[in-house]
Amino acid sequence: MAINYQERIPNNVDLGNDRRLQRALEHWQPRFLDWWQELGPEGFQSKEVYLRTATSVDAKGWASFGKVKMPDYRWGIFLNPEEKDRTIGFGDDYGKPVWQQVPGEYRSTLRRLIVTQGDTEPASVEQQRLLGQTCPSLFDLRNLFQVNVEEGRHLWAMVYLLHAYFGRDGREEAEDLLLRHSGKEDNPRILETFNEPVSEWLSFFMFTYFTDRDGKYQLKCLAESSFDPLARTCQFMLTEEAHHMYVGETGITRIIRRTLEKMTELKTDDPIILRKAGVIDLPLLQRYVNYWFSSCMDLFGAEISSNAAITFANGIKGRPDERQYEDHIARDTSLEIEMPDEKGGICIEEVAVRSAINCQVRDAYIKDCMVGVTRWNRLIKKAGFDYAIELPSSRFRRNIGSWAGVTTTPKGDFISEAEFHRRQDEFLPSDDDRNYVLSLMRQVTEPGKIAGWIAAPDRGINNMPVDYEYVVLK
Ligand code: BYC
Ligand code: FE
Ligand code: FE
Repeated sequence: MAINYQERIPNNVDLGNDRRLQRALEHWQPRFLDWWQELGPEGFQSKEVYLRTATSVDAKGWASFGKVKMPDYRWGIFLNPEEKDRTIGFGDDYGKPVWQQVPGEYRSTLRRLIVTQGDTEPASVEQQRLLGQTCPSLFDLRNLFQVNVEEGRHLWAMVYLLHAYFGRDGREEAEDLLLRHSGKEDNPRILETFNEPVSEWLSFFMFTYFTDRDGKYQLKCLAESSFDPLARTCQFMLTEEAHHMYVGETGITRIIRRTLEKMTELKTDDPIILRKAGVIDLPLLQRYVNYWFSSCMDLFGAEISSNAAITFANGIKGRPDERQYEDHIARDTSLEIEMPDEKGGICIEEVAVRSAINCQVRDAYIKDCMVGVTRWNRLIKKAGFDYAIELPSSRFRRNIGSWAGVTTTPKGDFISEAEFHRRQDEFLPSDDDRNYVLSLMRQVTEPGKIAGWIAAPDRGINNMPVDYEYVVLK
């Protein structure tokens, strides 16, 4: 059956005139749709959802709103416009022209990075697939689906690159992206965070705050790439990514606001009383922050990484907003980083800047995470309570890098393994915490109604009222 690709798949890559690419997509698209039906949002595939669709990259077209059924969402392929005479922004070939094709010697490295990036996108959809059953409001349900369809589009973005630039290997990788599944025992997703269950909305908001933000920082690094089609693809993905983090930040803000209302009303910060009142106490929230933040620290790779040094030197993967750094070549420079000293303490080691790229990216991410935390703490203080949410130390609960296997408190103080196990429920969500959060999860779907554990949003989507029927469930 002939498909009009210009119409079916909105794009700015002249898909209608590229027979080879069309054939590859003809093969892949039905598999994607099968995957979406099987592992996409469960129970809502036939409902109309008020969604934003990108139909072009300009200000007018990148956010077209309307009601669509998710399987009919028009997953498109968009690259930011080509920047004329763009040159390489970092590494050994600084200042030379960027690449419009994949250089043979970097082929497998680029493919690996694109596959790793692509793998996270469908993984997150799989992780979130049951959340619709317990949505706190129609507004939140719609936001969940918006995030899900856009992560689907991000998969399309990576699959486009694989199909268009990596030939047969690329096509095989594109197939495999639909075969690995989050949490699947014999074929899991590549990065560990994307195998962890997201079974309630507190975790969903933590995930969109912390994990999507890792996406933002990794995409910023790839947006600097000398492989121009990759850079332009990631630049456009970043415009969508902002909404995902908005969902996370406002979600957590609304939970805190609701809790503060109850704390004020009942004049207490006692978790037992607050749980009886049906809200999420701040120490519980802190333990979820500890869990998701530490899980995301691992996503940056090892602090000292020869992979990162090589991809930087070769101009394949840069640093976020590379322009902010003074030295884009960083050939003979070094910086100091904290390392374990083998005696249960910390020592400062001087390492080549190129080897510490992952560390620099991670530090930029931490700074960005702090912005929301500072806002949350301002809310708490304004309500008259003496409590502050803190990001844990980057040494806490690591599985990758220099601190892997070193046991510390969230503040980063060294403790024995035995003490860590003894105090685990103080640091990380306990079974009690998780069961309590799960017990709050009940579906609320009347337009304008909001579950009791979270405050109403300040405003609706795209100037629509908060009580608009964002998902039509009839
Ligand atoms: N888990 O030198 P190293 C998003 C492996 S999120 C498992 O330390 P490198 C999204 C590594 O592959 C953004 N394995 O690390 C968010 C290597 O293996 P090989 C996703 C890990 O290479 C929410 C070895 O350990 N995008 O978009 O500098 C919703 C030594 O590696 C891990 C990207 O990640 C780990 N955590 O950096 C939806 C960008 N860490 O090669 C979407 C693409 C390391 O020796 N990926 N390893 O077998 C990359 O840039 C890099 O692969 C990493 C690792 C940053 C992940
Ligand atoms: Fe994404
Ligand atoms: Fe995202």
